[in-house]
Amino acid sequence: MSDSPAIEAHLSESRLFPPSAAFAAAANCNDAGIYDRAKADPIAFWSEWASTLQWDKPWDSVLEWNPPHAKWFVGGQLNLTTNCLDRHVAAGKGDVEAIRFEGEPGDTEVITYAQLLTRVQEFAGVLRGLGVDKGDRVTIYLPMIPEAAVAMLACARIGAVHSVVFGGFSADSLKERIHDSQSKVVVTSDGGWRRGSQVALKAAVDAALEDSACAGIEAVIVLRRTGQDITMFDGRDHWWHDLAESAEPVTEAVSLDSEAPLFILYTSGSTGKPKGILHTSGGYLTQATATMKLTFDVREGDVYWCTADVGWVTGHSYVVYGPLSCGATVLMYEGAPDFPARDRFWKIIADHKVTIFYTAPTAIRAFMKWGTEHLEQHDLSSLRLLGSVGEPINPEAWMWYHEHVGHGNCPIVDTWWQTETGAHMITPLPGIVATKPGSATRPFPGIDIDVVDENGESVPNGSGGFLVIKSPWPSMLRTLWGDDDRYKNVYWSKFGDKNLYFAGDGARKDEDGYIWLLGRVDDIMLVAGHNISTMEVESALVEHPAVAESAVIGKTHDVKGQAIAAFVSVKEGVIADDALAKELKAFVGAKLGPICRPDDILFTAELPKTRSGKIMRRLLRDIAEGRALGDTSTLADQSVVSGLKSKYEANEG
Ligand code: 6R9
Repeated sequence: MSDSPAIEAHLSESRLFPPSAAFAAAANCNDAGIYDRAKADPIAFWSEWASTLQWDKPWDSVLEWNPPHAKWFVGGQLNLTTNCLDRHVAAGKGDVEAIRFEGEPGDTEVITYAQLLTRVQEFAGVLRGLGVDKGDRVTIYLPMIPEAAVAMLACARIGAVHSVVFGGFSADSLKERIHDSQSKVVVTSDGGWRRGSQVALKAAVDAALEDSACAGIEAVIVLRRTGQDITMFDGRDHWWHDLAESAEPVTEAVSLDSEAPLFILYTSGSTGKPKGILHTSGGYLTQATATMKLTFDVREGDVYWCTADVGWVTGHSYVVYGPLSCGATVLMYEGAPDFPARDRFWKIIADHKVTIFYTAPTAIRAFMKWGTEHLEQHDLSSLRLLGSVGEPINPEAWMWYHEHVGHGNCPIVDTWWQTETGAHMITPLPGIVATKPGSATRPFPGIDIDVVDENGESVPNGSGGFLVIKSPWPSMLRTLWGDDDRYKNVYWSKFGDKNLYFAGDGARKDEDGYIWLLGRVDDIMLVAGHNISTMEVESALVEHPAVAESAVIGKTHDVKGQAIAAFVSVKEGVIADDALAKELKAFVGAKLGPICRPDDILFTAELPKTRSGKIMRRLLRDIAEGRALGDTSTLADQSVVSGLKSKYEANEG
């Protein structure tokens, strides 16, 4: 889009939700001066946060910045598990609940900080017993169960680097990630529970390890979860419980350099092989801790529930490291939101008296589609703060979340960040910032973000462009595992020598300077010379009472360059016919202007999404343009796309 005009703004928003006086008064931070202070001296701001952690050796300098490579808290030494576990136990908080687990079949478990520490010490001993040492890579392929956190922390305790692979990924994806990370050990389970059936994890590991690309794997540790039949290979495979019996617990955590690698997490590029995002220790924990305290306002007595799987970065920073560093009580749920019924999440909130709830727009839109009767049966009054992450949240979904889940009195923190950024980057602070439905509001204190044009120049308020990060931040990725050139090319080359981190997202600043995320720049449409964001057209569509969810794409058009095509799923009970399609086109045209009126509307029960719930517009473009489908390996459900393809072709013909 280098020669194209700036991204236009069509959707306007005047609703403003300041924090209630009661919320602000009790909040961890209600001093708006934090923004100016952090801006004036980010180094002081971040070192104050780093000082809240326990260091074995203090750092010599806060930041070394050799663009695009940063080192934070240089010379310092610490261990993340000392910070997440030992220090709380030493402070007399060993009996505080660290993890409250609910399995999909309904089994529950409560693990205190003291118990979690014991388990981590033991499993760290198991890893050591198999020859895993500082710097070695361990692939973790587990369901969303406490042992996933135990395995991650056990790696961190001995300085091994974990690479968690989401349990929903196939044997092939697992193989690729094991190979790229050159892992020595795989930690898995026989299986996990999903919608009442057993997902076979061990079988996928066996299939992956058949390939010579995985020849570096010396051992597989298998946790018994479902009890399903599996094959154990002599010499290679070990039961977790057998090894644990004879393990020598690692009571002393290893002191690690602040810049010691902590984890690799693969994120799929839209093309090419997945990128191994590398995060290190001191800076990562500093920002995970600061954001946990300030964005989520977490404190003693909270029951905090982040619905993300540990296979995603949200699960790393906001299920494991952030909350445990703050000594919070984390709820973990293994299964699906609609199993055994569509009220499962609300039942969990009521049963466990959850106070902070963090989920994704894709889930919120599903709840909207299912209707409010599922929530109304449950007491959600324990909730005091709601969060959103993963995609832009449509204003309509924001309002629904606010009214039906938050009952009008929970601030919503819409948190923009990426696997690459490690922690929140744009989000309101709930005791300070007045929110607007659909806007992630402003950068976190100490974070230097802007929206720029194609030359890297800041755009004025009221305009759109590319989202960039202008200064290094503590939890930034350090490189791509084994491919520093790709790191430089993907993130740092777009604006030449300006040293701007290119996030890949479009954004605009409104008249008040609030930031609105507009989706991936690859998805932004160019219609008759106008740059139109897919997100705005989708948000207009979901404002119509018949629409549950939509995905909008630009399809090649002889005259206009691109024409807008919308894939729409309707709410339960709505009849999706030609009359509705016509009405929706007119509705969007009236709301956003005729230029944004979709040419085509195709109704569909489901939209193609990645396994973490992001809409895959690229595949919809392939369908609309009659091309062979590109890489579909990250799709959650392959049948959705093939179904859509035939439906689209039938419609066209
Ligand atoms: C944390 C996570 C990163 C991409 C990011 C953007 C989208 C995430 C968002 C959001 C608008 C938000 N994204 N949060 N867009 N508003 N609050 O999701 O990491 O899986 O790496 O995805 O997700 O497009 O660039 P990751």
